[in-house]
Amino acid sequence: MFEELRRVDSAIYDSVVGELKRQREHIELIASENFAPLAILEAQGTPLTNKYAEGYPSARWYGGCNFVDKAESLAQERLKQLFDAEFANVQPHSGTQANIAVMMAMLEVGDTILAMDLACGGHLSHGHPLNFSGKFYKIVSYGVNKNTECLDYDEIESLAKRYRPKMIIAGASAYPRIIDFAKFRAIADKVGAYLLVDMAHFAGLVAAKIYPNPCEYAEFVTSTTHKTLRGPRGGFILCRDEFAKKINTAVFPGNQGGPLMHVIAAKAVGFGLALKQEFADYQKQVVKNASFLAKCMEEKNYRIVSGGTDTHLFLIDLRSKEITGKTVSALLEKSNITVNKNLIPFDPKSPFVTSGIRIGTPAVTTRGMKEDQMSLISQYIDAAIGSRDNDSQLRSIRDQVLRLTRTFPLYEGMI
Ligand code: DSN
Repeated sequence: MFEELRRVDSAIYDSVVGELKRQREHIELIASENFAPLAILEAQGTPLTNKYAEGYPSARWYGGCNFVDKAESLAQERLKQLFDAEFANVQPHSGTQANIAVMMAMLEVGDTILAMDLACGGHLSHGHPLNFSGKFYKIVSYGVNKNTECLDYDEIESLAKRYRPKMIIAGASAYPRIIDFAKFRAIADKVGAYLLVDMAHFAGLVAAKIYPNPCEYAEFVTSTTHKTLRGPRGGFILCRDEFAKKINTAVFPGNQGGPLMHVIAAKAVGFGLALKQEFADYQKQVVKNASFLAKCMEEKNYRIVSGGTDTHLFLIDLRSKEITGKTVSALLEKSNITVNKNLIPFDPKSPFVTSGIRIGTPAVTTRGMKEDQMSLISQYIDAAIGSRDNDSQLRSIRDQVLRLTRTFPLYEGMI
């Protein structure tokens, strides 16, 4: 594979081969990453990349769209089936662009949004001052309860009553517990707000029916396609039929031009795979692995934020080990283990340093790893943190990681 790329552009070929080797040889614990199946990579690398198709199936601004129309219609139909949704737009290039489109469709500049604070696990596009959302709307943030580190629905309700937001956003990037959408719906109804659920992180769990389906509660549901859902990189929006026209217009021409038809075809493949029983079995193992790995870390005297996880991810509070998230992430990288530093709720450290790391199991589970490997991974992480000043010990952990990753091949035969 990639022989023509090698001939035409050896520098980019080297970058691709280097990244493939890194993915094969590292234990990937970034909660938002996964390994897309080969069929999805193939669909993205097709001549569909050449086609302009502004508009929607059967209503395009360009001729020659009959084949890409079919791909986009399939993506829409499969996605609606997967989440039991009335309407689907599969064109957003990312989760953030999906969120922007919903806000553009339903709000006026200056309207109030109530959303989760990034520092407590929320997402940039839910109102960070440097993001579109924070610049164009008035943002009121909710966090988590200081004792339980879980969402405090009474606090959310009192903020909603006080600030009367036009939209409430539920969903997070670093929240390990199941979100109670019924409670969010009730709060939104009390103040006449729209409810937007951003399920980017847990969409795969919803598809597998091991997490409540936000489509039953929210007018709008957005997501990425590449996290637990294990598709290509991208986004989508689900909504009730009554909002379909507004949402379509906000995506195109509102904030995007030509859709990426090769990516939409790959999304269709991913949604098709997610409808299969194997995918549900995979998601169950993702959650089992996360919960088991969190328990293993707890047994090694690490504090797990909120005491555990119901999902694919958890946060470790590193303060008792007197080490920062930034240092741990760098240490683990030396041992071929990839995580990200992450703020913990009420973190005294800055987002550049942090007191925590976030750990997720979607990628290692795709490789076929189960509880036995989670136990090994917890030993490697603990040993690496204990070897902070000992490069030879870190190298020896890396050798053990290499032995483990070799027994769980990735993209076999690709190069
Ligand atoms: N940046 C993603 C994450 O890591 O959670 C969210 O978009």
